[in-house]
Amino acid sequence: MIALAIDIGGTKLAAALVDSALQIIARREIPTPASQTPDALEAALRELVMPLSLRAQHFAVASTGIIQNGVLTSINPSNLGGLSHFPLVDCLSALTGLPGVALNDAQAAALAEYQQMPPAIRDMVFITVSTGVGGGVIHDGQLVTGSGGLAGHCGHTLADPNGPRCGCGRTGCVEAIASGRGIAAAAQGELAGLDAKAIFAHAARGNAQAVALIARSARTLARLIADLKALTDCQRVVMGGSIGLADGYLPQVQHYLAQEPSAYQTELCSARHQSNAGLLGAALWAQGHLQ
Ligand code: ADP
Ligand code: BMX
Ligand code: ZN
Repeated sequence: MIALAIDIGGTKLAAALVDSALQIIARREIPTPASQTPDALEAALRELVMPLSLRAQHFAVASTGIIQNGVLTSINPSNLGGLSHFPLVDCLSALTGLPGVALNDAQAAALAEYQQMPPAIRDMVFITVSTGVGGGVIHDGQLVTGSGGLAGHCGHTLADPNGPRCGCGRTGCVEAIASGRGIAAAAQGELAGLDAKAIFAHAARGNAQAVALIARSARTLARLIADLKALTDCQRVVMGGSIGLADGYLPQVQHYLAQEPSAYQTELCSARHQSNAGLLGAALWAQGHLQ
């Protein structure tokens, strides 16, 4: 069986053909459309999947947003250009003529990363630091999606009551400070208007403001990880997303985590599947959840 795996993020859309041994046979990526209306997203998905779908028997989507009954509902619509609802499974069924399933991107990545971990690890959290900050929780060896699909959305826990307003409606969420969008929104002067990738490039060249913005994100992540340890007793935290995987970011998070009391420390590592974790997790989910 070949799965057409699709990863929908706030910045990029990826698709891959994945075989039943979870090997990627083909892969493509396009930017998430700038105008994120339902029509624009549908057109982009068509462009993304058409070259691959004829070789697949089903599709499997990992998507940003709360995913329930195949429908995407944004918790932070500003990550998707204001798009708050999108009928993911119906749209992709119509585009491809295939059956399929969908789940949240970070939940999917948690599933893929948990595979092949030592059996002694029963509790793990995956965190993506990307356009937003997302999370997926493995509790006692099982992915926790929650009755409404919200479980693991740790980007919307409180980091600073005096912090910036988050697109989800709260103030001072982890995501509003630590995510790619959060880093970019706080940039001023010569860095104003740049995206997080460009700010990382400035930091690598020693720009003091860029270094401080990234340190603020990493410190916020470390506090989130301490909170997650207190909540879940996770034995390992796995970090993904383009910022989570960026050069030098994880060691900074580790540095700030080491300043927390020892009870709140946990093993921290980078996603083994790098930017493919969501795609592979969706393919894995489909193996168990497709009727
Ligand atoms: P998505 O949110 O669509 O899953 P990514 O995981 O690529 O996508 O995250 C996008 C965010 O990561 C953007 O804010 C972008 O500026 C930033 N980014 C992309 N590449 C890099 C990089 N090499 N280093 C640091 N930040 C990056
Ligand atoms: C947001 C939320 C999460 C998602 C996370 C990371 C939306 C649209 N998304 O917190 O569901 O997991 O961003 O998403 O409300 P990404 O686009 O950064 O991968
Ligand atoms: Zn929020």
